[in-house]
Amino acid sequence: MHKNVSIGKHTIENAKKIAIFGHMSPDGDCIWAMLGLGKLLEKQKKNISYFVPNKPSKIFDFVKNIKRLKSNFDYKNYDLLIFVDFTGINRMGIISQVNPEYFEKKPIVIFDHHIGNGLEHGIVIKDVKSISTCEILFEYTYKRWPHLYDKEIATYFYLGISSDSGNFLFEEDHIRTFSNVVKLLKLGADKDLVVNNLIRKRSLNAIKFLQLLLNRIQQKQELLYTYYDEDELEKYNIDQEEAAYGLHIIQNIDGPQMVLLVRKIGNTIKWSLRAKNMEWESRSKGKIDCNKIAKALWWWGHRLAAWFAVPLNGDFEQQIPTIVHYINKIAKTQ
Ligand SMILES: [Mn+2]
Repeated sequence: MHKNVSIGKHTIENAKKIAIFGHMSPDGDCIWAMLGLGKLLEKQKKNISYFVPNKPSKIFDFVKNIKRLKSNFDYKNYDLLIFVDFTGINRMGIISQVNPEYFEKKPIVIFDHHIGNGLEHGIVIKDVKSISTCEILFEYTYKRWPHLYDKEIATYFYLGISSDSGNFLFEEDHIRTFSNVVKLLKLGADKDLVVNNLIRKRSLNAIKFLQLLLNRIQQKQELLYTYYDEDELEKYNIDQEEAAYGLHIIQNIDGPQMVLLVRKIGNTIKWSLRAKNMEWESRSKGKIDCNKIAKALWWWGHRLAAWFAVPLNGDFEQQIPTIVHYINKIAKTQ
């Protein structure tokens, strides 16, 4: 944990009117970190507003209070801004671009588990070894405010940990994660809510879209990849979060050490990279570090998962093999 933890506590406890922010295309960890922390603060009679740069995926419609997340920031006079699951101001999209000076002047606390630093003047409570922001928040808040915990808050943090760990598939520090999860279950976390709404539920359209992604799979050396154009989502009436199901499926394919989902979004090509947590056998003894690959291509991530973006340059489908080649090259030199 960061050395500023106690300052963070002081700053949070003194603030009365707080805005909590999530990142672009908020995922489960981000959404539940916002709502869990928010409810803990509301129970301390604080006035909390919730902001995300763009609307959460409809797969989160089942979440209690999801409607409280607004995508138009009001620039009101908040005592404190809290960013969760947050690395760079660029992940805030339009919210930070409209009035950057506003953010420079406000006290800021950041809870995060990504590699890299965000804002210059923020108090950063970061642990890159943690599987999820919800885990960091649970550890941070349960020590301080155990009496404020209820079933709803425990469920939010359970949801975030479950979601960022691929329902306990990806995490590395199993003992830490499972001991947190046991505590959350004892506090009333609703495991069935996760299973029924996130794990065992897909729309028929999402499955048909998966079929499209599977038809496009290619393998180049250690990398298995597939792709889509944002415009194709409309035909299937699904959003990017639903389309990401394809990445979870291809991750299970035996053989290649990395999987990649490539998306054309406007004039940008976005890449989601995952590495399997195995030795990079035949070629080197080291493990693949997705974050290093992503950094070489400009973005951020974790060791086993990373995201990056490059400008679209000519034909989308023709540009993919060039980047794929580049990733294989960087991975080999690690
Ligand atoms: Mn996260």
